[in-house]
Formats: sequence, C-alpha cells, structure tokens
Amino acid sequence: MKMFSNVLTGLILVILITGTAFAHFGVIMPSEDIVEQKDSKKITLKIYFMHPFEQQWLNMEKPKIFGVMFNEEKTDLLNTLINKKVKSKNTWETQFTIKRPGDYIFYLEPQPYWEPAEDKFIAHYPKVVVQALGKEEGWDKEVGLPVEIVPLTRPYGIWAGNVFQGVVKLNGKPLAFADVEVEYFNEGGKVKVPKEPYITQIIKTDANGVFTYAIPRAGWWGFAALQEASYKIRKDGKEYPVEIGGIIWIKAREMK
Ligand SMILES: [Cu+2]
Repeated sequence: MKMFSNVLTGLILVILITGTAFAHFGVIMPSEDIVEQKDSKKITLKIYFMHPFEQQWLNMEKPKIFGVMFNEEKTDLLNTLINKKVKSKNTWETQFTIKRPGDYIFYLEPQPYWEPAEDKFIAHYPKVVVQALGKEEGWDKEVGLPVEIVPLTRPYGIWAGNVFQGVVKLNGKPLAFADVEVEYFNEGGKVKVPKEPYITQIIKTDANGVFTYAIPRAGWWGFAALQEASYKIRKDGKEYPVEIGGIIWIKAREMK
C-alpha cells in the first residue's frame, strides 16, 4: 500500500508540475520572417503544438483552418499541409511561395486539444507575420480570430532588447487584465533556467488590453493571450471548459 501511495503521490506531482510549469503554445514558424530580393521566395512553415521552452512536442491534429491573409484577403492553405513527425509527435508543415511585396499573416484554427492534466480543452490560434520584398503593409491588420494579439510594435525587424507591444482582442474588443504568457523557442535546449518561473514569463494586459515585454535574447518568441471560452466541449458525457489562446510569434535578432 505504501508503495502504491508513493507511486500515486509521484503521479499527482508529475501532473501538477506538467500542468502548471510548462505552458502550451500553438506555433507557426516560418523558415524566414523577412524575405528580400536576394532571398529564396519559397519559405517553409512549421506548425506545432508544444512547450517551446522545454522543446517538448505534443500531438497535433490537422488544423480546422490554416490560411494566409495578404492585402486583407484570406487564402485557404489547409490542403497544402503535410504531416511531419517531430520526436515521434504529429506536426504539420507546408511550403509557400511569395509572389508579391507586402506583409503575409499566416494563421490557423486548431482542433481543440484535450489536456487530461488540467481537465480542459485547449484551442490556440497562432499567427505569424512574414514581410516580403520591402512593402511594409498589413502587419497591424486583424485576422479576426476569436482571441487575437494585434501587434502595436511592427512584428519583424526587431532587435534583442526591444520592447514588444500588442493589444489583446477578444471577439474584436480589447481585453483588459488578461494573462499573456511569453516563451522563448529554446532551440537545442541551449538556455538553462535558474528556477522554474523563468520558463514561462507572465504579463498582464492593462485596462486597454495592451501588454509590453522587453525581449532579452535573439531568437523566436511566442506570446499567448489566454482566456476561458464562453462555450464548453462535451467529452464522455461531461462538459469541460475550453482555454482559447491568441498567439503571435516574432523573431528578434542580435545587434552585432
Ligand atoms: Cu503544456
């Protein structure tokens, strides 16, 4: 019995730790965030559901919607997605060829993810902006996701050390005092944390729905504005809450 209860305590601890310490993030990561004349016009976009700092991938089902917004026009790209395994987990990938100058906003709507450790579903709506061929127009436009981070800082051409500001919108309206989780895409696990709270940075929006974060290091950074959905999802005869998240990914480069 003692051993059983030890195992049980261990299990509960694991559940508590994984449930609180590691934040989930929907990810859309382009091979290049700024495409110039000299660059290849063909980019690869990787789509993950994961813990970016921990570099732990989760199984991601094929999204419900995947598209790109350009010149305020949306194009469906769902059928271009191909399945890729990363560390034996389901992820998605596509290639996209830039044809015209401007800002391209890639976005998706996922299948809700069941998180047994938290007794809830998670639906993250990530987006990323790719700037092409010098015409810097479109990055501040809203895609119209249920929860969305609309950047107030141009989301490309960012130095490490810059602040990044955005406004969180829920159904198109600024969301005051909402939680925004920030994580570094810790490629190769290079960054080690001194203590657990460094993994996920937590900030809140102000009364106008605006948040600010100073980026300490070059690389990809994810911002996730989280909110409980107004609906529930039924599973095995029970209704469960749904965490919806508006995510944006930005890349910072080091000033050398
Ligand atoms: Cu998680």
